[in-house]
Amino acid sequence: MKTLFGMVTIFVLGLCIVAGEAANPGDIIINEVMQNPAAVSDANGEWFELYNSTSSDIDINGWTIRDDDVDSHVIDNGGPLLVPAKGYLVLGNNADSGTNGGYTCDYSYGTAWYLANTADEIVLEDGLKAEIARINYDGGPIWPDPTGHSMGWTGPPGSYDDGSDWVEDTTATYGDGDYGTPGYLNTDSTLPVDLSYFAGSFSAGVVTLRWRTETEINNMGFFVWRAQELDGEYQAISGLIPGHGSSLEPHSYVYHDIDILPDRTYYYKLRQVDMEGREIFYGPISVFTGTTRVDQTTWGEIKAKYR
Ligand SMILES: [Ca+2]
Ligand SMILES: [Ca+2]
Ligand SMILES: [Ca+2]
Ligand SMILES: [Ca+2]
Repeated sequence: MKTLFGMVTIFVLGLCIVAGEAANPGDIIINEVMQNPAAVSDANGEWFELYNSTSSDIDINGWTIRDDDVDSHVIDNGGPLLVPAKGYLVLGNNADSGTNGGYTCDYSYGTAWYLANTADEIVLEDGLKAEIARINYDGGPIWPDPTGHSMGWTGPPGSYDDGSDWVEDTTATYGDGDYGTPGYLNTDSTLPVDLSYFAGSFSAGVVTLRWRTETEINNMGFFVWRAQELDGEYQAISGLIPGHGSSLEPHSYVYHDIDILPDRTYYYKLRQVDMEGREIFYGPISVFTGTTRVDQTTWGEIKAKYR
């Protein structure tokens, strides 16, 4: 029975929405847009990023990107173009990272498709011409109107086309110096939780992990992952530790790990999952299960890597 369950699980995880099959609005999100690069010309450096909110890879080969005017392009990758489950894909007008501002372009739609610097639309239709994703940015009244900075969606789920939920990236630079996160998580503003503390201690045969959030947005909760080497294989050791959904109040969490051996160093990460299935890992921190205290990594040290 266990084997059967395992096979079923593998089968389900292996599912992929292929071109021509129906997808649902919200499965793919238009997550970030660089409509007005500054480090390179617009003709060389426009791009936008898709995010797959589902647990299955989605093949967008044969899908259409268009606006409400003249831009229209059928994606022809010569084969599957997968947006990975819970992952990103970047489309741009120039796949040459030597001249496009220095990002990795997963698919180039070519130079006959434009992102206006004022108002424009990005519409994504699946192989059945059903509209899966859309944004209508306005060039200023409500949406950001950046130059040399991308604008990124910050949630909550369902607000994909709400300009007040899009913010200019002022944190992360790429390639030649423009701001944006093509191909990976949008910057701070999108972090679903503001984690202010994460530390572990050992006492009386128990490792105690404590962490604290200052704010939470659509936080379903946390899983504790552990490895026995810093770069080792991390595995979940807890069930879901429920979060507080959306909250502007601080919240403290604690988890006790009793499945430990003495005189070992254990490495812990927090896997935070939001209501839409997005996930972020925090850590690792280390805890030594010996009688003498040794150096332990603190959240303050590792947080510096994220900010
Ligand atoms: Ca432009
Ligand atoms: Ca420009
Ligand atoms: Ca356009
Ligand atoms: Ca991004």
